[in-house]
Amino acid sequence: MPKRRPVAALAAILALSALLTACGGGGGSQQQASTPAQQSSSAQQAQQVREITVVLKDFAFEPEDIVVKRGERIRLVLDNQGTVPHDWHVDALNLASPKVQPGQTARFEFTADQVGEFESKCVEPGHDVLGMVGKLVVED
Ligand SMILES: [Cu+2]
Repeated sequence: MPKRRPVAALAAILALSALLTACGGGGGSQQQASTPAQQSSSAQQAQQVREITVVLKDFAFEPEDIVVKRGERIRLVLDNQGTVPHDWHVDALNLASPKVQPGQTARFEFTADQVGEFESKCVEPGHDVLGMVGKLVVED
């Protein structure tokens, strides 16, 4: 008798090529129409630096108040005509100039991005109490 090899029955696994057509229904992504960029003179204005001189005295700022525009680049020129070190801080906006020694001039650049009136002061001990305070006014 011829040997018969048992034919292994191949279990046919019918892979259902499931046409899982993912119903791409869903919500179409909404694309917002982008506003065309304005390339006006305001762009040029933003790149300019305006210099403002503040004289530091024992114990006062001159002028006391500084008025700037929001977003405007400002370079403060701090001229210490006093006999002790002074500085210029606006805590509400995290502005802090370097300390300026008597007879020295320091430059301090900043851009205020918040509209309002903010107290400025010299943070050397006791100077604010003696009158070394002022205002930074930021206009829109
Ligand atoms: Cu001072």
